[in-house]
Amino acid sequence: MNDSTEALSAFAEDIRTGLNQFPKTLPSRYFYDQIGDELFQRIMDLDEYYLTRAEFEVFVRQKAEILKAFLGDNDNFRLVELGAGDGTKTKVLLSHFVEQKVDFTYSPIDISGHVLAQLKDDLSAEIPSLKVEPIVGEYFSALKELSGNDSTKEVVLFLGSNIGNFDEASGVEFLKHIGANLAAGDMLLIGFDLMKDPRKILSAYNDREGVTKAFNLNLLTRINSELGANFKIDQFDHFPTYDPLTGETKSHIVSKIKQEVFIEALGESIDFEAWEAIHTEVSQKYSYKMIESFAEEAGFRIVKNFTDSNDYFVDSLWEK
Ligand code: AVJ
Repeated sequence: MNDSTEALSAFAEDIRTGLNQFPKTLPSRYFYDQIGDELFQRIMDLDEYYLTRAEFEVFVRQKAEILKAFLGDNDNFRLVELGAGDGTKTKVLLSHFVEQKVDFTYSPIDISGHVLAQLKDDLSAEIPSLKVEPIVGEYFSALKELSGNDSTKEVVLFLGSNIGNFDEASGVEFLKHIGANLAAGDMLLIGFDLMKDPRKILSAYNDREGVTKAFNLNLLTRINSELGANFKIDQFDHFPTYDPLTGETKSHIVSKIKQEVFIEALGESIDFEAWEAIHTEVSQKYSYKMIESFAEEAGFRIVKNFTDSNDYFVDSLWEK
């Protein structure tokens, strides 16, 4: 079996499992095919999607304090980013560190070699003197490889409230795993979207233009094209919810009618009752208390919280 058939069958199996469960569920990591990446880029530009701008503001206004905290008593470090994307926000920090003549290397880690090559080209054009050493691979094996290499202080970036896609138990597991691949004194800067006016949160996941709807429903389009399914996209709707008690923000795909969908690659039909939903994503919102207990459970100490002027978003700096 080659790599792409293997990836296809993992995708197929996850879809089979999720759609045969009750309630139905699909993993949010499958949003990000090429169309999904483009839609997420558009989401980040939406008026309603405040997260990216808030974190950008944290970096613009506090880059000097962030640098000071990263350095501590050291005169160099390696900056490792998990899931770097196009690096727009990170560039604010990178340019500042280069201007300050800090001795550091930037190592973005991503599963996609294509994304990393693009980012590296981009960075060498924009910040020519920056040292970039991308690592293609899974987060944990890449981190392990790094920490085995030398005694340089590592500062890991996990931005954008990507942690919010994990449920609580697997989030703690994930952070423990990161910690297991770091040495005492290494750091983690992790972005959390904070609890705020519930209406503001809900609009961020239900924009007027319908970009988030398209992003969510693209999962079905992807199943159609990659697994030969016959989802009729306009017979499904996008429906997000926010629970102000728990901070849980969920996206759902709702079947507007009773219908049956055939998925060729599975040789299987899936039944939907009228208004039956598929859970597709959690985008957890946090209180400071939740962040504190999160850090403690994962085995980190909070060094400092950096927040934007609206208190929408916090980048929390943790030390192992
Ligand atoms: C990339 C996971 C941070 O949950 O806010 C945006 C993805 N989903 N709109 C988020 C997303 C719907 C986003 N993260």
